[in-house]
Amino acid sequence: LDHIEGVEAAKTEDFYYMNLAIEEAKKGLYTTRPNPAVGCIIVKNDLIIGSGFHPKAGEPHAEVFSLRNSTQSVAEATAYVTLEPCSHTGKTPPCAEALIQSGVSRVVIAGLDPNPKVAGRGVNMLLEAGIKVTVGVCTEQAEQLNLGFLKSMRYKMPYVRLKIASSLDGRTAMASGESKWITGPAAREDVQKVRALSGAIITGSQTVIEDDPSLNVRSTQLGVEAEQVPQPKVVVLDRRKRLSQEGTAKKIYKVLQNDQTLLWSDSDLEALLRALVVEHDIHDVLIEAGSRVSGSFITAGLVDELIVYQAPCVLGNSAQPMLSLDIENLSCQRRFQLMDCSRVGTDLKLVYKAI
Ligand code: AOF
Ligand code: ZN
Repeated sequence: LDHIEGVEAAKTEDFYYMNLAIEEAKKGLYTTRPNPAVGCIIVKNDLIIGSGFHPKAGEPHAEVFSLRNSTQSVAEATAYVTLEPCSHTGKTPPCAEALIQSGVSRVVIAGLDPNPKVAGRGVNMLLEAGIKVTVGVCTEQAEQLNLGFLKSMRYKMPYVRLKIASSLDGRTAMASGESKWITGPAAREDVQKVRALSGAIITGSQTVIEDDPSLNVRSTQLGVEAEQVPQPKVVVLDRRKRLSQEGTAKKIYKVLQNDQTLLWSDSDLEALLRALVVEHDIHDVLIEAGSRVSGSFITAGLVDELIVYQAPCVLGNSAQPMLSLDIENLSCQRRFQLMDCSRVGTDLKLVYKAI
């Protein structure tokens, strides 16, 4: 915030209202891609007079919905927004301008928008119009909603989640490749949420040939209509060009016919991730693959988050390991930080961040 002069300190009640704005933002979590999930609350004389969220790219932003549905005049009110109001004309006009025109006297913002088209300009527009501005209220909680958007705006790399279904003894499939099913239905339903957050799902040709997975979002339990959720792009790693060979072509016909599918035969995984951001506007990537592909993403240090569904079973020595990679000695081990641990039906869900 060094480059922005004139922002004011937070007040005690700001944290309460910002939390409500974050709850609003969550309503758009599965539908706004590639846009961020943003919420807004309008408060006047300790009364919430308006609320809104950004539901879908192309539709109005959170600020506009909350100004529109306010039950009183918003003159002299305070707006709580979970992301800096935009200053640019994209698919919709700038929200900073809408707030200025509305007559609100104060705007409280969880964090700046790292989109280079905004990046502090929204705050400056508000300040220049004489509006009081506070930045940095519940920043971390707000950022949790948009890990992919924020990372790709800042670094031009997507936020990468790696999902693994494993047994108690760290196995993910039998030697034959058979893996249906290790985890229970509740865990598989939970995966639908992670898929719905993702602009792309990466898998390997082996998984496509062996499992013929759908890799789509089809849940009715996301709290939004299934048709409202944009389907993730399916990226198949096919270095040996096995999917273009005749014998396998029939089985994966469905996959190849889909223009949402991308076959990637280059071995440069970092280049793939960068291309997904730069060429396809994808910010969140989910890897759902076998132990080799998963292992190579870990080896390359490209995974931000590991999601392990651990089933209460033992598959034995001949089964495949959950990750296949070479590590020479203990000092080369890969470590993760345990972020969350919960029970999902019969299974355990473990969420780790790369450190
Ligand atoms: C806001 N409020 O609710 C959201 C914002 O193409 P557009 O017009 O939809 O603009 C998309 C960009 O606007 C997006 O990349 C991000 O920088 C910002 N998102 N801004 O003021 C909102 N969703
Ligand atoms: Zn906006």
